[in-house]
Amino acid sequence: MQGHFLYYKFALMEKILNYIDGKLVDPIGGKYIENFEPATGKIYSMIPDSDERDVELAVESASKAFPAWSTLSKEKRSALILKVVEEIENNLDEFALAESRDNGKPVWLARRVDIPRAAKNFRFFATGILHFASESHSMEKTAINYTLRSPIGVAACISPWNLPLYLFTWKIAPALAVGNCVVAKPSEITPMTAYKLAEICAKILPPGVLNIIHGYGHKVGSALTSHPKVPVISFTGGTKTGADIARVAAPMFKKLSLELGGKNPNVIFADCDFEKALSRTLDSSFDNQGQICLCGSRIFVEKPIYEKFKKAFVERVAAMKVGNPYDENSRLGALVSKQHMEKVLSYIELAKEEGGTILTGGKQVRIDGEYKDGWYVEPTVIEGLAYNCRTNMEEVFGPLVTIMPFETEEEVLLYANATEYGLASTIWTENLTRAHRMANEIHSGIVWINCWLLRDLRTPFGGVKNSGVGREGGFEAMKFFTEPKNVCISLS
Ligand code: TXE
Repeated sequence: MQGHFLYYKFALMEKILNYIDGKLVDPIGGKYIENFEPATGKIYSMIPDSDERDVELAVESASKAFPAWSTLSKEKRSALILKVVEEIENNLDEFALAESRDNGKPVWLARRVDIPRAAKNFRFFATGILHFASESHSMEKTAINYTLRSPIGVAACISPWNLPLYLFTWKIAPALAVGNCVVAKPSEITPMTAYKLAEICAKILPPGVLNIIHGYGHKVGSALTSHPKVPVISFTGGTKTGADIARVAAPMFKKLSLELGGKNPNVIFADCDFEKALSRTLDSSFDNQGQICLCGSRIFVEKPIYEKFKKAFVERVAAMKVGNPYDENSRLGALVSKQHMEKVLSYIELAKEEGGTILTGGKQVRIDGEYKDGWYVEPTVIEGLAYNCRTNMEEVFGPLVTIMPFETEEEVLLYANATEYGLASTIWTENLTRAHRMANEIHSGIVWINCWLLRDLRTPFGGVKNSGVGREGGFEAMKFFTEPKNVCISLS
């Protein structure tokens, strides 16, 4: 794919463009923001510092495109979206490298998870729309009711930096498939794959159907969420930002989906399949440098196997390689930003102040050569903390887990349910009755039993309490992005 460049600080930098009305364009204000490569800590590209004028252009274009796109047959919408899938898959390696360079995650992870899932998101909803039906309700000989589900209009899709293209497309795909037009804003920290997606869509989708605007959340994001011609918003990101968006959307009666933070419990009973629980707990603790809202950051192990599990776990964590994201042997890459690395390191200091003992990790990693200024932190395991201390109550969102023993189900449920979050939980036990009992009692929107991050895209996805409002996935997402209308016809 061709690039656009500009000179900045005496270097030729790739310039990311907005995608508005089918064209790749500069921000109206002509200003740009520095985009960093986490692996090296250096600026490597520039992103538009867009503002409300760019948002206005995009919303106008999406509004103009809506009548034609929403009345296009679902087969035709499906066929166009499947062309996007084909292009992503044809450029898998380029997308994976772009994702890794922008986010700091190992390129093997982007190639294996992020980019294939982005393609899958589009394919899932491009085919799902062909089977999306609504219901009717008979009143015997009196009347018949039927429900119409129509696209709403211009949808705002706003996504975070941890799984950039994966979460960006998870919102855009259902919104487009059911017939809405979209103005989407990726995180200003990881804009690159959204830009690569724009380059593809500019060749496939009609102008205005999808618009992608880059820039700061407080400028572009808030201009988008407060726009009177944007009746529906889908957001994934921090709980605080979710609350900010809700404050804007509520008095305007906008439809809102919020997928927010998590502080997920990982409960391991003595009768678990030990090797499977151990191996998968390494993944659920440190995949993507622990920057997944579904990671299990609080590990609870039943007392009889606590010492055995702790020893085996700590040994395996200590052996994990932290390296540059381009090295296929790196188990962990770089954290997404200097600010986020400092946030994670500050929580390690807090854990020590709260009485925690570091069993392994706990320090920033310095890599020699061109990566010496990158943002790397050791995978860290901490024990000896109270279940309700700040380290165990607040979302750290990095390579830091706490571990502690428990003796009874009641005790571990008290611990697990103690946070203000309720997104996902993991339970390891071979006792079927206990598994169902725990799943029934634990406060989370998603419960994995003897597995983690096993995903069927048809299932309702989301959390309770401060983990969000609403559900994504399957027909839940297609219902969210449509308005139901009940028509009642008298038969007499
Ligand atoms: O999210 P933000 P960030 C958690 C994690 C992380 C914290 C903040 O703890 O440290 O959230 O992460 C846009 N109106 N999660 O900074 O700020 C912003 O530009 C409209 C959990 O990435 O919430 C970006 O595109 N939009 C989460 C997006 O919102 C606004 C994954 C997310 O930014 C806005 C990531 C505003 N006022 C972080 N302010 C998960 N659940 O997966 C910002 N934005």
